[in-house]
Amino acid sequence: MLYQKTTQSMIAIFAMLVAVTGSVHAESAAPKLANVTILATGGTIAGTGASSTTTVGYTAATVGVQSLIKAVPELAKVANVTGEQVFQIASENMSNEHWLTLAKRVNVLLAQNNVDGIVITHGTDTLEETAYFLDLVVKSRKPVVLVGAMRPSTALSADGPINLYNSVLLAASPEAAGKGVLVAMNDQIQSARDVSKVNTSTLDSFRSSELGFLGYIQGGKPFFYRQSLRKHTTETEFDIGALQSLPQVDIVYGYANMNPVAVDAFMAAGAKGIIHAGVGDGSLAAKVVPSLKAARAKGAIVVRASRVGQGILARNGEANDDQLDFVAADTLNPQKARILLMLALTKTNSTKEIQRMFYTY
Ligand code: DAS
Repeated sequence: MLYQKTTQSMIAIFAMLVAVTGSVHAESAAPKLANVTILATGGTIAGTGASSTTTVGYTAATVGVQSLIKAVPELAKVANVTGEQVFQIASENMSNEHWLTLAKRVNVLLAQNNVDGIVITHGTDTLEETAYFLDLVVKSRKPVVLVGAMRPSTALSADGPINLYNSVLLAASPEAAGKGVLVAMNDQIQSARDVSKVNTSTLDSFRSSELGFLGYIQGGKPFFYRQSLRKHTTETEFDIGALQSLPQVDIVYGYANMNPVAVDAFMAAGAKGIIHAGVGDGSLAAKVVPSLKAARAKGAIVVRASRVGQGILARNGEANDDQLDFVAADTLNPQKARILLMLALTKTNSTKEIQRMFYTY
């Protein structure tokens, strides 16, 4: 009798322990999810086509952020997600004002303890430019990930949902902190500084050329293999907090028999900087040099970049930058050189200082 009672009490105690331990274990087993805010700006990822086979000729920027989130219920498994519709535009219409608004919102959110990371959904056409601008002005080490899609949300095998899932997962990952602004497309992780869109329509349009992307996202995890050695985010000298506008900087494209009137026209329109996207290693056609010299004489900063897309633009290589008082773009493509020059001009007009910045960021 006594033995029976003792056993029953032990079973009762054991059951209670399992219940408590079990529930404690269950609670401790569910890791706290990171808080990720999705800032939506438009683009193909928010686009719709007439049919499921429409992958070109669709309408970008039609689907709202809540619909984007609702379309990927798996997001809830990797982060506590909230969404904000900052703009709803095709990214070819992105402007300096959009960039300032977006960057200021990012900095406000990242300063909040209840925000661990940010994903920005964006059109692919200027995604690399917005990413680099943010790379230079975001003042936090928390992850900021830009994502787009090459197919509209209505298309067969649309890439938007998986790209969005991967981006939120990346923004929620501690490994993504402190690596600068990132771009997550096609299962790959790329740096804002070196990524570029290199194809008009294929899923693998975003590449980092010879400098290489940073890693992959696979099986619900990010895998990093490298990171940029250039300064970014909290390490930069740029602060857009008080800025209401950015200096006008324009790009002239180099080609055989190019017409220097483009330089003159941009200067007449008030440009404070000219990016010369030259042939080869940034060569200057003899007929364009007088216009560039005149621009410099009026106080504009002239940066020699290259249209070729990769490699170092060598200072004093194809032109005597010391003598012309021009700046060499290093490995930045023309559209990114424009962004760095705009921000540089908010700090200085010294070509020596600006050249230092092109070797720093
Ligand atoms: N027009 C393109 C843009 O918004 C669509 C896209 O590729 O996202 O950038």
